[in-house]
Amino acid sequence: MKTLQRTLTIVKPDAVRRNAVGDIIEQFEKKNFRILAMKMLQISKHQAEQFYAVHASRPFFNTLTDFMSSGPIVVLALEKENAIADLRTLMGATNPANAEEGTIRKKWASNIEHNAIHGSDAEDTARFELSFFFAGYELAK
Ligand code: 3AN
Repeated sequence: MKTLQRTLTIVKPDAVRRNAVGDIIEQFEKKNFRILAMKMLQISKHQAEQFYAVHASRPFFNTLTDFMSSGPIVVLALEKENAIADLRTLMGATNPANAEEGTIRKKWASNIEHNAIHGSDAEDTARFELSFFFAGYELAK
C-alpha cells in the first residue's frame, strides 16, 4: 500500500543568496511534491541550535548554526508518496563532491556545510521539523 508522507525542506542561506529559490521549488513541483506550506524567514542562532539539537555534540554544530542564522531561508512542507526518501534522492549527497548529476546539491551546493538544502531524514524528524516551522492550520488541506 502506498502512503502519503510529509517532509520539511529548507532552502539554506547560501542558495537564497545565489537566487536558487525559484529553480529549487520548480524541481519540487516537477518531481510531483505538493507544496502544503511555504515561507521565507531568518532564524536566530538560538532557533538554529534548537532545530539542529540532534547535532549538538558534532564538531560542526557551531559553524552550522552560525551559517543557518546568517541570512534568509525558505522553508516548505512537502507531501507525496515516499516524500522523505524521494526528497533526499533529489537533494543528493550531503557533501556535494559526492552528489549525483541531476541533484539539487550537485547544481547549487558549494561544500559540505554550504550545501543549499536541508531535508528531513526520517518520519520522526519530519514530524519535529514540520511542527518547528508550521502550525497545523498553516498546512494546505
Ligand atoms: P543531511 O543534511 O544530508 O541530512 P546531516 O544530517 O549529516 O546531513 O548533517 C546536517 C547538516 O550539517 C548538513 N546539511 C551540513 O550542512 C552539516 N554538516 C554535516 N556534516 C558536516 C561536516 N562534516 N562539516 C560541516 N558541516 C557538516
